[in-house]
Amino acid sequence: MEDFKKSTVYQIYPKSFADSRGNGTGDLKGVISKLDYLKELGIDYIWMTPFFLSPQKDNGYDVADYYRIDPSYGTMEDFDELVKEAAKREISLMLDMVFNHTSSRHEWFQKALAGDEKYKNYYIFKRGKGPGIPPTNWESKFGGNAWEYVEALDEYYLHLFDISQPDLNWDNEEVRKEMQKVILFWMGKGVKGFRFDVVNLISKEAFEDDYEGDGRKFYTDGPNIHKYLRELNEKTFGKENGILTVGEMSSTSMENCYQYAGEDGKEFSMVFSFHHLKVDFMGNEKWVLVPYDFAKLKQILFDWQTNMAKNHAWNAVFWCNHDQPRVVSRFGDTGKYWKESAKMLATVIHCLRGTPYIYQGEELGMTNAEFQDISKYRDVESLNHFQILQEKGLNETQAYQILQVHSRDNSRTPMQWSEEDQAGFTKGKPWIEVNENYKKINASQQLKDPDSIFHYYKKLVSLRKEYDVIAYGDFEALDVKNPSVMAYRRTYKGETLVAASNFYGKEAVWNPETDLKDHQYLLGNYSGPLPEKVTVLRPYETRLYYKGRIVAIN
Ligand code: TEU
Repeated sequence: MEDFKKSTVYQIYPKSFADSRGNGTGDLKGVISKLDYLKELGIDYIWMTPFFLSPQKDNGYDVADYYRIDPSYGTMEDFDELVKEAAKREISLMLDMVFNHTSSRHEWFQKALAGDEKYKNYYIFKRGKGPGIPPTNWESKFGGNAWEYVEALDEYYLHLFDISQPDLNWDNEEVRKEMQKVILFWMGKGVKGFRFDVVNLISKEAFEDDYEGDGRKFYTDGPNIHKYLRELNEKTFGKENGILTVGEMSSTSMENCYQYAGEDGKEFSMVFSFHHLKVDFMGNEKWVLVPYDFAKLKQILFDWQTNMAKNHAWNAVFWCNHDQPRVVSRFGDTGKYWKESAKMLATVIHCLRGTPYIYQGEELGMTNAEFQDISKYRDVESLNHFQILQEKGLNETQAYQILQVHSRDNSRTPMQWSEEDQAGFTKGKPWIEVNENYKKINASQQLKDPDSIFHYYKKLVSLRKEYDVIAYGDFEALDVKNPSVMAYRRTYKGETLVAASNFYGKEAVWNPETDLKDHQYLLGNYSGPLPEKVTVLRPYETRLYYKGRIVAIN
């Protein structure tokens, strides 16, 4: 049985984690200084978002050199020390491979712009359809057309993300070899895992206008995708045992994920999919205000749980990352039931079948920043869409309301370490403002409080190690039609775990579809006596019941 099924991954956005130098941006030495904190939480892997040389137009997802550390994060010596210090604490490093595109400052792209055919063929250059008309009508994920005109070449290049992020041409074998080299280099440095950024977009099918959508059908899960991923696997991480890999799959289909994350290990260990996090969109449109759809959330999560298992594939399970708003603001309550709802949401994720990911600050119940002033926003996507929304006719107030809910900056504010100035993140001026609530929500306080959200996460991380049923069990949905409760059962070799969670601020009744008399109450988010009826859940209450081996309950 693969060990990683008992593991939990912790995501660090280094720019906002800990600043050791006082210049306002986090760095590698900052991460080293917090390893004991992570050890205390009990996590096994750290996924670091990119810290490679980069002009930082998209906070490092625009890589100018895959082999160098951006000086704002430190040096290669710092990185080596981080790997060593983490290993001492039995924590492995997982790096972020941004292989769909490079930065426009990358040497390859600079050579391409200078007309060097070899490097032009590293990217996707095409002639326009006519004067001023781009090759296709595809839209960039960050707004506007996805093609940028280069006058000197009289050609356009494709950028599915920002103008400064030209897409690589994976149909060119030389590009694929370059990428293999990058992975082998970092494996040589003792890295034990990789996350692959938007990797299901690398195989483009055809360059045609999309009359029904924004172009994604021509490049999502494209024709050669499995071939390219298998090749990457065989030539690099597949050669060494125990390298953990996760592919970030943008707008993917579940059928493709059976292969991406198949237990045969030919592609990746697991996938991130995002359908469950689009339940507060309108179709694919993120920049709108609609209440989230609980029934849909449940249905999507449950479908993925059931079908991935049936097809022998493994999920990454998560609510949060650096692109998503804070979950307690999104599906929980930031007021009266802040603590209960944060713990409830944690329980749902950590008891599912799959590898759980915690995004920095989630374990403290950090909330959305909700900035009210455009000068406080930093994210290129938010800045672009603030303009686009107003061009569409919304007034400034309406545009802010949408940003406050959906902006990626909501989760990028500095980690809240303590009650000190700037939440103890920096001695200088932070690159993005600290959330105002840091005196109420911070690590130093939660470490002292056994009832804190931090300690609850710690418990969940250790339960996965302790109970095989959490790591390996089958999944079964319970009380599916319940309008406010998410309930499921996991079973494994005579062990059973039942989880029930109320997503609303009102008491709810649920149907366990199981006789819970012979189950033990294992964990929950309320202290004191349980309700008389097992079928009653208090506001945002979550409860775990266990049957199997005898356990000591504390
Ligand atoms: O994100 C992929 C992606 O398409 C989305 O998460 C996107 O940011 C959002 O849905 C737009 O509404 C990855 C990285 O995680 C992200 O930080 C990068 O900006 C992006 O790729 C480009 O590298």
